[in-house]
Amino acid sequence: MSRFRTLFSCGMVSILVLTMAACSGGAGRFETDKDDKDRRMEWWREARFGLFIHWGLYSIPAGEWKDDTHHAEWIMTTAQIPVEEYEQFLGEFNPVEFDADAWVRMAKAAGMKYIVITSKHHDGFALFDSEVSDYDVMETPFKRDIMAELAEACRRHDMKMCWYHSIMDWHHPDYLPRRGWETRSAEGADFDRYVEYLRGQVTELLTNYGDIGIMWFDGEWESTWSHDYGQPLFDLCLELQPDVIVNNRVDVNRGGMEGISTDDRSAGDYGTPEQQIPATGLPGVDWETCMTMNRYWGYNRAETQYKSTRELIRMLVDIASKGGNYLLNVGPTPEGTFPQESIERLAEIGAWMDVNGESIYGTTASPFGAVPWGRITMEPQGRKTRFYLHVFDWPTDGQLILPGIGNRPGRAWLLSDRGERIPVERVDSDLHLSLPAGMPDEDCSVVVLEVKGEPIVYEAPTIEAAATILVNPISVSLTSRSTGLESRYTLDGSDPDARSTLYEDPFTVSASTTVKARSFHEGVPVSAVTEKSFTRVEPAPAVEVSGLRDGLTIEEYHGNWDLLPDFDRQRRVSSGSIADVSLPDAPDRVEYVGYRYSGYIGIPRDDIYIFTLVSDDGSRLLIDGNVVVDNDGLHGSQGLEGTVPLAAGAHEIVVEWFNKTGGADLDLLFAPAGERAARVPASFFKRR
Ligand code: H79
Repeated sequence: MSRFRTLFSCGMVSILVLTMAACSGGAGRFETDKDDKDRRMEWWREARFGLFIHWGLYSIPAGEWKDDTHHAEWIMTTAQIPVEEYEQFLGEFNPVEFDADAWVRMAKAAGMKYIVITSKHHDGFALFDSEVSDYDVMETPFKRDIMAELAEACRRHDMKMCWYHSIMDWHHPDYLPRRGWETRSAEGADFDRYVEYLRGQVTELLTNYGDIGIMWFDGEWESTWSHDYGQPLFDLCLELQPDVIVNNRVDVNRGGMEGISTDDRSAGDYGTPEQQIPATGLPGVDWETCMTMNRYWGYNRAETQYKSTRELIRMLVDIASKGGNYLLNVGPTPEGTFPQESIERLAEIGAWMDVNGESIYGTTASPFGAVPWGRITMEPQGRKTRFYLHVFDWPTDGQLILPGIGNRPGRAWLLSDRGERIPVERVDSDLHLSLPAGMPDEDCSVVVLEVKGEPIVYEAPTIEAAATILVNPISVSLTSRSTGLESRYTLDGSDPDARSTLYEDPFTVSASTTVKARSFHEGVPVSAVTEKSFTRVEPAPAVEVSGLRDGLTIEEYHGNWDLLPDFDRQRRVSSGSIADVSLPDAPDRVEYVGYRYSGYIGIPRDDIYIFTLVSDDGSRLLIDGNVVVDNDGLHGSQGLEGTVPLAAGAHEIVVEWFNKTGGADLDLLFAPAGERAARVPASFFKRR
């Protein structure tokens, strides 16, 4: 499991939970120079679609080891193959059918603009001629610098060549930590020497192969890697190639598989969601979803479960409609060819892109939220805006409704039939497009709609407050992504009209109230009504206690759990006291261990309190016997919130925590609703 740097944990945790979308994809020395980043990112933001290639020694066993066929590029670890045994694949790597031009042509024909290939994956094997290593392609029977051939082919076909390079390395003797099951000794290993080796390979990759589009790092999550290695590695890349783009996995704090950096001091140019698409766009954040075509990154000979071309096209469209890039993976065979299923899908996506590519390249997220029939991208065209309406579900009555738009409509046409005009009609705040019968492309048909000016999208305001229960007056604000609209609201349960209060600044609610809000354009209501109810509650009374001592009681338990056990039924290993809710300083073990903290928390005043419990692995917070935060389960460092009304004085508190394997952490933050969360200070805790 991942770790969370306690260095950053105060405050940053609440950012992770509350305002993740507002965090940038990473900062560092070069990102503070926003213009420089914008310049470097220009081609990438236009490109939208790239090919990921996972190829290496693991392609030879092709996912199979001792009758288990569910391995892939992780086979060295998932099948627990010792280094000397895995090295035997060197003698078998001979992909005689490899043809760099053919690969690049397939990517190009699919509509992809860049290729990211594994120059080295976690197994440590380099697919290029590396002077600093003899664990490379030149030591195989093939003896050809595959990366040089690909880089040249990319140059011939106007394709950006990019490297995936793993920080984690299961082969290099200086890399740490060792796998738990390994017999290799770690004695004499020197991680700094490994980092020099890594930087040596990165230098080769950014010196010997011409202009490189992206350095795509991965395997950064083990405890040995840190910002103090990540930032210099990012800087090295830009020194060697001032135009190169570096993904956020060069540094720590990438935010799990969601991939968006949780600390804007982290180096890296863009976020990297893996095998998932964010639910909404992330305004101001560059991101790229990487995804497999089947269940594996590396070649798996037994695999039959491929995504359909339709799914892949719709994912590309979904991602583009949210402002992201799509990096779609192929795992080539040991012979050096793409699997037939991948070849077919690339060709079919390419056929769609030939007709519809302009709806993807250079477009941005549209200000419309999700529409029921598909997705929307957009592109400014001088004083007009072009919307690309991606239709997944063709309307049976032929009427495609674009809801809540204020612009005067211009022309509309299908990308598959540019000669035929589509009639557009305004009906109240919506536009109705009369589509021809029969969906031109069942995978996704694209209608272009031109409108005058910048988009005026009628979205209902969002009502925001720190909590929906209150003890003291609570601040309420209305936000809207729509430009050119005003928000009006009521507090008496009626639907807002043109005479209702105009929203200008946050207001307070101090009793049980329903807030209703609506968007208006020049005095005319144009959106649905949104509402949020606030309930005034009595804070839970404090308990009468006296003669308390500082700190909390802590009990230690040992066990192999996937969820929090019932500690009352476990054998207690020891018990003692601790200053606050954090892991003991010098524990005798950090794996297969659980703690229960108990005592009292002193609450300063009657109010609503929001607690954030951060842990790796699972944890739970109880106050006065009630569960306030349940953060149970096996996971990397993750913060969850809970809200509770509390009266001033002492309240019983229990925090339960466990860790199975890997990184471990625990942190408890709190604040009255509306204030910035901070770690609960030790002076707030008492015990009997
Ligand atoms: O190269 C492909 C995979 O082999 C590699 N990334 C893609 C592009 C990959 N490595 N590991 N994984 C995928 C899954 C690992 C997930 C976890 Fe974690 C590592 C869970 C906990 C530690 C991700 C990183 C979530 C928290 C930190």
